[in-house]
Amino acid sequence: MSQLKSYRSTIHRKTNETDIHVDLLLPTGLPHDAAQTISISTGVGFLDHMLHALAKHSRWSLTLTCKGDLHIDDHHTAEDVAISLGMAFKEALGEPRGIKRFGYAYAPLDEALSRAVVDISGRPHASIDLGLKREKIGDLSCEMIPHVLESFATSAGLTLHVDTLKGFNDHHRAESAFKALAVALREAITPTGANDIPSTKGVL
Ligand SMILES: [Mn+2]
Repeated sequence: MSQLKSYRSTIHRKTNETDIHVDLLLPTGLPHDAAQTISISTGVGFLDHMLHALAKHSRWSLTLTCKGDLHIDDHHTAEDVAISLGMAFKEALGEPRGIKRFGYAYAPLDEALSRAVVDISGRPHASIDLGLKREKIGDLSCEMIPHVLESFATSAGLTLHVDTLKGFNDHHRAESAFKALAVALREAITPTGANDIPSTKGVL
C-alpha cells in the first residue's frame, strides 16, 4: 500500500549556474500526515510566492533553497528550481502504485480562473497557456512562468495541461494557475486503496 512509502525525497542539484537543495514530503492522504512545513528561498520573490502556493495547496512539506546566477537574470534560477522540484516529486512518489494517476482542478483567484489537468503518466508533456501580458511580476519574467511549469512537468514525468481561462490581473492569473496545479496534483496522488499500477500496460 502506498502508505508504507516514505513519500519523501531530498535532492541536491548543482551546476555552474545554480546550487539547489530540495526536501519534499508528499501527503499520503491518510490521517497520520504531519502538519506542513514550507520554507522557500530562491532569491526571486514571486517565484517563492508561486512555489509556496503550489506546496501549500498540494499539502506538501517543502524546504527549497537556490543560490543562482541572478546577476545574469532569473532564467537559470527559475528553470533549475522547477527541474529540481520535478525530480524531487518523481523520486518522492516512487513507483506510481495505488494512486488515482489523473487529477484536474479549477482554481480561481478573484477574477482570474485557471484549469490544470495532470496525468502521472511517465510521458513528459506540457501544454501551458497562461496568457500573461506583463513583462515581469516582481523580479520574475512572465515568460519564465510557463517555462517553470513545463520544466517541472518534464522532470517529474507528467503530462500537464494548464490554461488560465479568465482574469485581468497577471499576478492573479499566475497564482490561480499554480493553485489549480496544486489541487490537481493532490488529487492525482490520492490513494485508491488498491495496490496496482494504474495503467493497462502495467507500467508507468
Ligand atoms: Mn530554459
